[in-house]
Amino acid sequence: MRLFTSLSAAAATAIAAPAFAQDVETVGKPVSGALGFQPAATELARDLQSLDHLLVFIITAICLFVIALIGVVIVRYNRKANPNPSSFTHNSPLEIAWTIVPILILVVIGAFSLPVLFKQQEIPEGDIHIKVTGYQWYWGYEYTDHEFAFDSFLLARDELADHGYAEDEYLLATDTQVVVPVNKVVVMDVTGADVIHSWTIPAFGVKQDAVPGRIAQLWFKAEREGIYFGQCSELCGKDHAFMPITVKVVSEDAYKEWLTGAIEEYAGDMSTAPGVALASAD
Ligand SMILES: [Cu+2]
Repeated sequence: MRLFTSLSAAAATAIAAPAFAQDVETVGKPVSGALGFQPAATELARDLQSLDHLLVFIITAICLFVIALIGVVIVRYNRKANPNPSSFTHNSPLEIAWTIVPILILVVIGAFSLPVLFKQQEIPEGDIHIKVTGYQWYWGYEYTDHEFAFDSFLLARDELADHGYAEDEYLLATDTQVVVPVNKVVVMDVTGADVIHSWTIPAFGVKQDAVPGRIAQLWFKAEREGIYFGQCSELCGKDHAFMPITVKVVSEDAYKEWLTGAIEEYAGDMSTAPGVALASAD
């Protein structure tokens, strides 16, 4: 009986646990001392990371080539090895080569870079629409399909554990999360209410300035469930460092469940709740 009581107490605790506790893995998070990118969770992030790798190869090759040329000049044309320097001032083939070769390199870089840029900037048809507004110093989110909105504030150090976050997630974790379903196209309208902010999730490969009076768009399709962190990326005043971003990518079912709860909690349009929408479609 006692076992049964403690089991049911444990179950009650589990049920009563806040809905925002982390039941998914933390994927997009900066790691102290690490180099390189966070794991790519979208096609956009994969594309821009491979573009970066390509650029690193090109940059390295150019640096090695220039260092080699300097080495040759140091060894072969120093005063001792070459006491009588030549005094020519023009060399047409050489000048044509050092003009054409960099142009070709830039064309190659452009050929790989522009498609990535266009993919980010050409906004596809969205499955989920969210309007995000930067405020001094927090973010506001509006799920425009369901007419509800909430704000998202930094969690203090002593609030992290209660919300299911690790201690080193201070300055990353927020009290509410942007919850989105996995493998769905999310289109965000980004704007600022006071000064310019910038909304980003590095693991999604998205970053967009939030400019007052303007609405810019970004999109992503997260391919992996998990918690992803970002931070305001445009210096926006005193508490710029204290307005992080938390996105939680969940399964379709978990999203529907969250959505129904959120519509209720934030007084959204109940007729657009997943259950209701399904019932009326039948
Ligand atoms: Cu900022």
